[in-house]
Amino acid sequence: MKERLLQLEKAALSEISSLKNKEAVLEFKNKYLGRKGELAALTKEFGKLPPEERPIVGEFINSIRGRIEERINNLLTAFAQSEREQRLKGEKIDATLPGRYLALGKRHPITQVMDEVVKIFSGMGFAVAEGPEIETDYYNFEALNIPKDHPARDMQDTFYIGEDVLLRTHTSPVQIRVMQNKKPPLRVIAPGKVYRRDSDVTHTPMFHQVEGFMVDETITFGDLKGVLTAFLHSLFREDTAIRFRPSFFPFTEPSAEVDIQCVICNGKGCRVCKGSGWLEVLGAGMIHPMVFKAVGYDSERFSGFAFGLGIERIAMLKFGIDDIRLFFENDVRFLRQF
Ligand code: FA5
Repeated sequence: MKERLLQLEKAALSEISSLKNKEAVLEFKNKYLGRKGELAALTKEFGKLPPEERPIVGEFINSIRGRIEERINNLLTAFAQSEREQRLKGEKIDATLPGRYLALGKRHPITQVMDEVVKIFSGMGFAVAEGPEIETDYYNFEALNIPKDHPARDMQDTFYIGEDVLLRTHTSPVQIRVMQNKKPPLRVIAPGKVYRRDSDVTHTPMFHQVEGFMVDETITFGDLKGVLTAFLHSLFREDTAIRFRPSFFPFTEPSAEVDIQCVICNGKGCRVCKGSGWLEVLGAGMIHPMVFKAVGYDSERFSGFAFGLGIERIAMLKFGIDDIRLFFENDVRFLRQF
């Protein structure tokens, strides 16, 4: 029996060194050490042995089982370790790889220019006011000295919502709303959206204006020129060419339009300035006595100037953009540049 046990151990130990994986080891374990395995089969004959041999053979069987088990456990540990190493290799982190780009939003170029304009005027002591985009005919036209049959209504093609309700065509109605509620001295700007039935390379149906006005007892056209020149030189360059051109607005007298030299063609003439070398950026003038009358101010005592500037025009000049519609196409390739 001892002979057969030694043979079994020899066979088992030589077979074990050829095992390639965990599954093969478990199968091997079953084959030799399992309940119906080879060692168990030999153990069954244990009963046939003379009683005095039984403890010796029993101890021998246990020692064989112990040695085989030890080899099995060593092998299982080795397989588990190499499997773990293999897995870790696959999970390796390359700390030198570039990080994942997180796209950050930016302020729209129109908002950027709007904020800058507001900042410059705030620096000159102007307060900020707002008014509704849906206006009444009274605030948008009547109170600004533009009666119903006035030809000046044709200057601004209006989107009407009802007979007397419309989308404001300019920010000037905010002048009326502020003056109705406050007494001079006033120094106010009113930024916001305005709407007109207009569309080409320098016009869009929705655009932004900043209205500004100053009312006190001794305001002159010189103040208007001084404030607007200081503003434009601060927004563009100190040496930007500016010109004041006589113009007409029903709510100012005298009136002017202010042009700045076209920075796209440096005054040579291009598509944007329609060959003139100049681009109109704002309308202005001394507030008309009829407007003061509408808000109950004494026009003998008070005088004031007002202006309205187009933000998109200014943004086009600042960034050298030759088509206003690009601002509203929401093409991120365009917007990312600012
Ligand atoms: C006005 O809207 C007057 N309310 C301005 C004003 C205020 C004059 C106070 C006197 C006193 P005008 O229609 O010219 O004026 O427009 C003012 C500016 O808005 C223009 O100089 C131009 O820069 C811009 N603008 C006008 N129409 C459009 C448009 N469709 N798209 C983009 N910008 C425009």
